[in-house]
Amino acid sequence: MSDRLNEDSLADLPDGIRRPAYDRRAVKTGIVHLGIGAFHRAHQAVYTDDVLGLDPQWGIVAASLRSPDTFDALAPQDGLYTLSVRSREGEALRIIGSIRQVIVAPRATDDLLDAMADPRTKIVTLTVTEKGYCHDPATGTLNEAHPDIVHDLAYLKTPRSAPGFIVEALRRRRRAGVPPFTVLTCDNLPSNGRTVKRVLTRFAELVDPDLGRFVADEVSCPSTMVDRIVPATSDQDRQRIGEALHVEDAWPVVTEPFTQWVIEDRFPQGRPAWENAGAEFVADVEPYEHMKLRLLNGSHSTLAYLGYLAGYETVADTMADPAFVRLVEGLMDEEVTPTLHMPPGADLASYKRALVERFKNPALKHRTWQIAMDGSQKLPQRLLGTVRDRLRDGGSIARLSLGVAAWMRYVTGVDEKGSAIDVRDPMAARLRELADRAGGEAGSLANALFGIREIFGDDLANDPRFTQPVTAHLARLHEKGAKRTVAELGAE
Ligand code: CS2
Repeated sequence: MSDRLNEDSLADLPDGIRRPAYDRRAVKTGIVHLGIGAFHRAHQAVYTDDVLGLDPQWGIVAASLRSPDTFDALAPQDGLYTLSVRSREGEALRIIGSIRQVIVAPRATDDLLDAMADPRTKIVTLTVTEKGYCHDPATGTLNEAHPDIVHDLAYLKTPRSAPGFIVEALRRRRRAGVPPFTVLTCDNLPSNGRTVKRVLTRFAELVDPDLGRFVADEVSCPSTMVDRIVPATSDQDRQRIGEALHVEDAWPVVTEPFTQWVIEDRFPQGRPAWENAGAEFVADVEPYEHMKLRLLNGSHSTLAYLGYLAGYETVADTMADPAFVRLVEGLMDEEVTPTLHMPPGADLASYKRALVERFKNPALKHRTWQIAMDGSQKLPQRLLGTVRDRLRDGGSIARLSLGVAAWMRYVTGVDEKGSAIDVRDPMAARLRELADRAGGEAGSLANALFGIREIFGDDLANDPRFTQPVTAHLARLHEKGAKRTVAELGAE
């Protein structure tokens, strides 16, 4: 028996570990996925695994646009990996078989373009993170000066970016008379379908105006709301899961019991019956998307910056501090909920209660540092859209502005004890330079950062109802630290 998880060792796994309930050899590939990170493998790949028994045409070709790590882990495993669902109650292990092929794009660009251009491919799904769309986060339009976009427009046949791959594949299909695939973004962007459509249309237009019109008229980009908390896999996870399987799995994924997927039902080329796995198909995703981005991700980012500064390693550690629980509850109830317009029947109260429990899940080691990444790409849809709605309606932004101030404090790159923070962000160098130039004074630092138009737009940067509370919080964070600032906010 092999000492690695793969087709050969599958039959010999210990009892109690769920395996694919369909014949993997009969599975064809109908989906190409870009961005084979942990989130995809704990979310869309699981919904697909659930329904492959009903229709085997929907197996996944999954590509990484950059790093070969996932390929190196999964290729010797025939694409198989373990999904670990963890909660206070324990851990359930399941082997997922929906990924039939893994491609590393920089090594095998043509293989990926061939798979995308193949008439059997009906859907291209994406989880490339916010920055993978090469857009301007404040306006949601293509950033035409982005180095990858400049490259891809010059070298159409060897793209690097997700928009570059998609448009080139669509161009090939069109030339061959093959109808376009549906583009299904599963990233946490605002109006994600509309945003990806805008980015792709502009990119295509720059290649050729006719192609631009074709993308605008013929390519369906349904919006989706995706939700599942999936922390990065640790070496302890690998070891624990390997011991339970009695074979090595080089890259299992670890997640929570909760999962949700809301999708607009616009798939001209057909789609898997994901509703049989619990996905919800609706006419308009926007209300769900706002609910999730503003309640979950807005709270997550606020907890991440403040929790990190307060010295907490994980979200669960942060939520063990009652002042932080009060902060997120207040943020959600008083500042976010009034901006949401949910369809009848949506139960926001229980959604929020469940969120607090999900954040507290002690079995997930979700590092505050991980969520703090890429803040420049996340702030607009997580906090700033809510801020705009509140200012329009004359509501308070006491807690929303604290989240923004904590981000400003975090991106200075120095923590409360004077140690370096490893700030990961496409704008990290620029942020650092602005912070260094501004020095330690809260007002100068805040002003320097408000000047980043791609994040704050022109409106917020010039609105004292926003800039004043953020600056005041930033001064408090400098003076008292995050823990005391949060504690005193709750006590006011
Ligand atoms: C998190 C999200 O890392 C982050 O920024 O806020 O990945 C979050 O865990 C998911 O959106 C949950 O659905």
